Amino acid sequence: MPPPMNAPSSAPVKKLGVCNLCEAICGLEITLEAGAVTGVRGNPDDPLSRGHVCPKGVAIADVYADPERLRRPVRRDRSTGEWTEIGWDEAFDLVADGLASTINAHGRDAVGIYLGNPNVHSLGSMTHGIGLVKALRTRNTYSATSVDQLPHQLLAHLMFGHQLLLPIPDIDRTDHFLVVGANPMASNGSLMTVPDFPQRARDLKRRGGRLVVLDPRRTETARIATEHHFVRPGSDAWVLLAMLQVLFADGIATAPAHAHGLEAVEAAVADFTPERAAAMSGVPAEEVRRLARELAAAESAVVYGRVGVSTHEFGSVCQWAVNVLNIVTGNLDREGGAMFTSPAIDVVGRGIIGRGHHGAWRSRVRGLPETASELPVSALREEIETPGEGQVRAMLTLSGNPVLSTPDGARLDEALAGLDFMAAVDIYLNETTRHADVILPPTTALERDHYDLVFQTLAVRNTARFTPAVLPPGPGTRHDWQIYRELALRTVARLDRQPSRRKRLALRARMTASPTRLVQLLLLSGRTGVTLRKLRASPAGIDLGPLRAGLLPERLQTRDHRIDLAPALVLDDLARLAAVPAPVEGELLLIGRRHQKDCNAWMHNVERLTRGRPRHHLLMHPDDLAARALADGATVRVTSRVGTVDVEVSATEDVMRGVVSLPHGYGHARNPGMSAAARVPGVSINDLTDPERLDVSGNAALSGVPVTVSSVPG
Ligand SMILES: Nc1nc2c(c(=O)[nH]1)N[C@H]1C(S)=C(S)[C@@H](COP(=O)(O)OP(=O)(O)OC[C@H]3O[C@@H](n4cnc5c(=O)[nH]c(N)nc54)[C@H](O)[C@@H]3O)O[C@H]1N2
Ligand SMILES: Nc1nc2c(c(=O)[nH]1)N[C@H]1C(S)=C(S)[C@@H](COP(=O)(O)OP(=O)(O)OC[C@H]3O[C@@H](n4cnc5c(=O)[nH]c(N)nc54)[C@H](O)[C@@H]3O)O[C@H]1N2
Ligand code: SF4
Ligand SMILES: [Mo]
Repeated sequence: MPPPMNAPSSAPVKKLGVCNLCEAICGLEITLEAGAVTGVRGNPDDPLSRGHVCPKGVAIADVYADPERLRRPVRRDRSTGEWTEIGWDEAFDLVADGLASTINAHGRDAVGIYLGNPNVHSLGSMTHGIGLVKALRTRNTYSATSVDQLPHQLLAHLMFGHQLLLPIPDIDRTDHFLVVGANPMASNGSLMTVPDFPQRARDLKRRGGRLVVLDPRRTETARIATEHHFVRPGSDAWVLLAMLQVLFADGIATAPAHAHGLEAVEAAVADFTPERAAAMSGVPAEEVRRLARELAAAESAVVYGRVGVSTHEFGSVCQWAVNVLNIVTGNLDREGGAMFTSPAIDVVGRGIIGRGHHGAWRSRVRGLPETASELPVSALREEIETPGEGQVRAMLTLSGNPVLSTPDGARLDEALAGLDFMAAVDIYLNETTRHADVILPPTTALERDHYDLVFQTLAVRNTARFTPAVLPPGPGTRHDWQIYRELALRTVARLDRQPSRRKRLALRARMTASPTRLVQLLLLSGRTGVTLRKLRASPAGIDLGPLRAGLLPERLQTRDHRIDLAPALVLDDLARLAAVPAPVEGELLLIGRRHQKDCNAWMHNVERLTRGRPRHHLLMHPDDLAARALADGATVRVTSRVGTVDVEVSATEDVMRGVVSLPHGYGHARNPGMSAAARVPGVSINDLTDPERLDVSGNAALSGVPVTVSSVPG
């Protein structure tokens, strides 16, 4: 008997989707049965990701289906602590009232904003989030950038003229890949959109290329490398500067005509010899010389530094040295080297994202410099707690969890509890959003159209891809851009000091066009021939070819169209570096780590990602355990200047002596009973990291925190 005409079809349907959980932006093929996702695999036809998928991508639908995920706005009763669902209209009004009344009473800077990592992974946040932030016009704007890639953006701005003009390793053609402080086997790459790093690394080695890793831990990436060197946390600047010193001493450092400042660089690095580097870093002087000479001798080569050296006391010096090493070995803007992308939507060349600035104003309490209109998040706690004009009294967090992801999170946790008002746009009740008065949950990745404005700009190959929503938005839900629009318009409407009518109309127009419509317009005005219509006809993505060499000097965004090899900000910081005391016997320095199945500080309630062997342990060298009479597997006490945690320890020779490692993103027990994640053991590394430890850019130095490890007093 044929099925009745209107019965929902249960035959499996395949749709193309995209994973937005990390920077690899893998194309997905999603199987739907009766409206539910029953399968996720990599899309082999995607020209960038070529079928790659990781365990997190496979779990993407678990977030969509998660009963714990918020689907309606919730409001917290401050006296009972209880949460109740409320309607959207009421929620928007409550938040707009809370923000506007704070601004009306105390001025614009009394509202603080924190933008978390998933903003960059959502098209709607990219197109409309900036509009909301600009509408609120507060100097107290913070984001995950200053616990992450701030040095990269600052150096790109200072050297190449635009904060997002970032050189990308040409991994598919290089002969020599030097990786400093990154673990792409677990992270799938960052500021290097590189889906399927494992296969690309195999290909590199197969064609005779070398993969060299500098890391205090023998990581998954170090294991597959042709060469791994332990380096003492926080000391990479010494090694990288010494490599430069060797190239100058050998007389082989050169610069292209469109760069200036080579002599200043030579003078600045002259005293940073391999011998001094060896004493600071543990990398033997002869090895430093060899690293430099092999880099210079390779047919093509690229140096790449990431989180381990971005979240570093000398993150800017490191990132500068990485860029300069690529330049003076002739590997910038060249095949197999560090290259610039040519994306279909050129957020750099067309000024869609501003070129950046630094130090235009400073934080109120500690005088820390802004970068591109953001203050270092290490200053947020004191800006909330210190009374006076400009004190932060209300907060708006947009997809972030700073209690777990920023230094001294425990104190921030307390500070958030003391705010007059807080609102969060987030899909979960987490360690941070639990302090909100109202949480506004947007739709999730599978329910919205997607185009990667940022990551196609950072990818190892030029491609363009537009992915329509796989699933219809759940009934009565809102997209993030719609939430941002309502918050911006309703808050501005309530301000005592109204912007001009013209400005209000411009805001309304800017916030009302949908993200997809904006992508369509941006593609048209980019005149690359890629249109939304073409992308819809090729949903796997359009291949625009390998990265192109010879884009400089035209691509430079500096006013003189030249590279500044010697930015004063960095050269001035070398005196601070030279004054760093030598390592002390018996020191322990704390570093972080990532695991393929972790996703920053969320997704720990997704069962398929957390089952199996626990991975929250403190990793410590057996000799360091023995020296303290501590047993493998015991619960130990880790103490830093700011805090103490008790956690199980695991002995391993994979970390160098004098180094301990904790994963980033754990510590959900402080959110008791609110989420299945609370059952995942582990502590927050950021209960130990120190907001006083900063790079000159203002980025937090999360790496290399001095700690002691002892037994837990019984
Ligand atoms: N010690 C140490 N600290 C670190 C790091 C480290 O290596 N070591 N790494 C740093 C880095 S690189 C980063 S990027 C930061 C991350 O820091 P954050 O961005 O503050 O933290 P996340 O864990 O990414 O928080 C993401 C939040 O967004 C929510 N979310 C997920 N998807 C969506 C969505 O589609 N819409 C909305 N509105 N919300 C969503 C999740 O529920 C979660 O609450 O942490 C930094 N902190
Ligand atoms: N599975 C998974 N993937 C992710 C994420 C995730 O949470 N989970 N997060 C995403 C995000 S937001 C980002 S920013 C990227 C980050 O991507 P990566 O930069 O690859 O980040 P990590 O894996 O933290 O690697 C940092 C490495 O630096 C090393 N390190 C620490 N201190 C030092 C030091 O002083 N010197 C040197 N040389 N090395 C040091 C650590 O041992 C570690 O191996 O990953 C993204 N991808
Ligand atoms: S590598 Fe990143 S983008 Fe690809 S499936 Fe995994 S989490 Fe998603
Ligand atoms: Mo990040």
